[in-house]
Amino acid sequence: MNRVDVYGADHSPWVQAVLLGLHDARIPHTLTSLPPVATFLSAGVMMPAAKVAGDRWQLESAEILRDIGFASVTDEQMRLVRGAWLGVLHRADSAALFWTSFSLAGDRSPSFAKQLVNNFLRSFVTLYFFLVIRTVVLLGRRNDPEHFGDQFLPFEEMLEASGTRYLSGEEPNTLDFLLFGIIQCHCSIHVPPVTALQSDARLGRLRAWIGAMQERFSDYDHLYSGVYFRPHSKPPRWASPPNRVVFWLGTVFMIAAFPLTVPLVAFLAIRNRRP
Ligand SMILES: N[C@@H](CCC(=O)N[C@@H](CS)C(=O)NCC(=O)O)C(=O)O
Repeated sequence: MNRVDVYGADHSPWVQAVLLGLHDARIPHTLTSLPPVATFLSAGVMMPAAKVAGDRWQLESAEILRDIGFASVTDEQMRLVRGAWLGVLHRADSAALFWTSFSLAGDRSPSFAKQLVNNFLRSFVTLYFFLVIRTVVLLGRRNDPEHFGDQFLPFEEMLEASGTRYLSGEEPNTLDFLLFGIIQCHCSIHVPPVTALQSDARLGRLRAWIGAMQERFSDYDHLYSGVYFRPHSKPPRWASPPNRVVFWLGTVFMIAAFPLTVPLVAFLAIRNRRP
């Protein structure tokens, strides 16, 4: 298969799912932290976007995975995966941790000059997600469950029924990539579901599955869960110091330019939420 171009940040579960699929299938790909103009105009900073074949950018992770050769998922499976994302709104509880984590997850363009430019500009994407999450929380829309472990129980049952190492059978497939993507997101900035996954006595099979996925993806450079689950591994490589400096300069710029940047964030966020 030809090279696949991907836009997104590896904190996003849906970007992670696409990157996991590409890595597993050994498909060459690029990853950029700025949205392509075409998708920015229609969908703002929505990620992932991927160009699999031809010139069309696609925005749905499950469809991108299908187009690169993996199985389709049912609506019910997708609903369960989305249901396992509860707790994501705790990511921005600490502004310092949120921004520092994003400063480390730098642009991966091959050219250093491009990295610098992208790291400056991607501070807008960070501002977008920070403001959207904080607004949703301020509006009282964060409905934490009593036990964060509950959202993973359907997958524990699937593993029990399948009797194999993976949710999809003998080999991982779209469902594994999507759920593992959710877990990478939870681990990229520690949120309460990580503690539930580590300690809930009902989730033994799921912990074994995380171990199996981590073994399979031991050479994958976007693995955040290895810090919290066995077999342990280091977090993904950090952006270099000059890249972090330009990211923080970009952040100062985006905040200083708030009469422009905040209305733009509001416009893009509202437009993406219109029915
Ligand atoms: N349908 C998309 C959902 C992707 C998605 O929700 N991405 C989030 C980041 S994790 C996003 O970019 N949100 C921007 C927005 O809501 O405006 C998929 O599964 O690929």
